[in-house]
Amino acid sequence: HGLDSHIVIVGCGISGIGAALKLTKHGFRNVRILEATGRTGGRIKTGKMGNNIIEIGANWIHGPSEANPVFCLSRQYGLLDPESLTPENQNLDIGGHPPWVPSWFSSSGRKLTAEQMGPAVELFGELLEECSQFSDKGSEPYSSVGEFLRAEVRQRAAERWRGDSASCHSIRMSLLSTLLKVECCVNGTHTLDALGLGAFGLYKTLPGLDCTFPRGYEGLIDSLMKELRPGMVAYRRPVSRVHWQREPGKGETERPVTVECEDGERIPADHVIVTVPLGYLKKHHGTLFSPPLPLHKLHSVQRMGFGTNNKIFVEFDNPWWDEDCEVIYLVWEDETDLVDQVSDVERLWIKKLFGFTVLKPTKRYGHVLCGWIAGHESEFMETLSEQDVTHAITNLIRRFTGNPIITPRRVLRSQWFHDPWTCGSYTHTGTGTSRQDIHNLAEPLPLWGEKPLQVLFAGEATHPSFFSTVHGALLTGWREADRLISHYSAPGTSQPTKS
Ligand code: 6YU
Repeated sequence: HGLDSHIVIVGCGISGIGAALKLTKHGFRNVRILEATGRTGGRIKTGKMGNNIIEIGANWIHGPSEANPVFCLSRQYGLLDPESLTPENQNLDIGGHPPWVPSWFSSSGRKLTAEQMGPAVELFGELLEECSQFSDKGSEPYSSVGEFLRAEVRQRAAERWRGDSASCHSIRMSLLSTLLKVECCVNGTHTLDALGLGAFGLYKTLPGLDCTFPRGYEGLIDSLMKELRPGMVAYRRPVSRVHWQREPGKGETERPVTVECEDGERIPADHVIVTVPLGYLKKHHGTLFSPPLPLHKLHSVQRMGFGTNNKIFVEFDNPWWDEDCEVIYLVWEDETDLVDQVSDVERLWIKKLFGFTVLKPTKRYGHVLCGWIAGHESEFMETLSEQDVTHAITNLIRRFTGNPIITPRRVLRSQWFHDPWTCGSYTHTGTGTSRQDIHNLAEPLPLWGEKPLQVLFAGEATHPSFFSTVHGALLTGWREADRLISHYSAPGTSQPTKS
């Protein structure tokens, strides 16, 4: 009977958990999750810095409204602030860019004004929106978002700001370099030159003002895990190889798949749902699958992008920013040339950090900023000691505030690129990618034949419009569970063999 089929899920992030829950609720009796690390949640990871709750991985619910399953579940579990639940919040359509109250500091220690910066912010917002219009039409004027933005900024800035002083023009251009770096973080790419323009509009936003979890994102994972049968997850059990298309008689059982673990254990299965991050897949596809992935799938794995975005948390005894400030932008006055990468990573990596978001202060908590840094500069930062990072951040803040004695109480950073089970942060569209590539990533193996759906693929990278997000990941776990459910409910489908 279909409900007796053996299903192995590789990875216990939100997509793996989502798939397991849906399958077991439907009545599948033999579902197991194999997780490489000792914890659940994957890229949802809540930590502590002193008394402060910090998110090492996912930060917000992007677009918290009725169509967002992460929002609906979190509401159901009582994990959100009343403010996030209001209809006003749910109805706000911010197009992926929350209207945070900004402050701008320059590399000569000046605070910049909204009058100076406003026109640059406005121009950038307008152009970003235009980037989405080419989606998949094959008519984009440039291959990358970076090329498009640079060309259009130069042209429109020259036209619009003709009457303004040269110094005003150049400080706005410097801010635009900072905004390019912001987008590198948002998209998890080294440079916007690697971000495909044609496919950029595939990413869809939902209405709702992005919100956080007052007690941490991992609360959502904990709530979901409580609904799973205890013992379903095997921890510290990295999967090293998925043998599929096994022929009866050759293997240990008649099941078409054998999942081989690093410790040598071999687990027979009818279906395997692979939820490993795209970064891991890019690095290990050659050894992870036997026979190897079909070429069209492999090419899509290679074409899609997977980059690094890290956070550097910095705690202070006293805030040096305005009380209502929500985001701090650092503007390098020498960067008037629309640059989003540094010329010498080892010496200048810190220039890639675009600035900080401000964590909501509470009575119990200190004053904490979250710095954001993407790309190769971010990957290099991971290799430095905590002391070196603290030193670089302290000097940076002293320079931009013009205060030579300001000293952070504590500094803590994430290291997603060197996490062996993630190999970066999240997925973005590469140059030359299209909707077909994500479709290929999600396609099960084999699709047809006597024993179809041996290897299925879930995880954020496989969602056609919500890649790079938690809700995208969850939906793909549900999608693959549904695929198996409908496979066994459709009349005339072949039943898996019993061992
Ligand atoms: C979101 C947010 N957010 C910040 C940072 C990061 C991410 N995301 P998992 O990796 O969770 O699980 C796989 C498991 O597999 C894992 O446990 C592994 O250990 C295991 N594994 C691997 N190999 C194995 C093996 N061989 N054997 C066994 N097990 C193995 N998303 O919604 N809001 O604020 C952020 C952010 C620093 C790193 C994020 C955010 C992304 C999510 O965290 C991520 O998608 C999901 O958690 C992935 O779940 P999963 O199950 O797929 O994998 C306009 C426009 C532009 C387009 N993009 C803009 C969107 C903005 C994206 N936002 C991100 C921003 C932040 C700040």
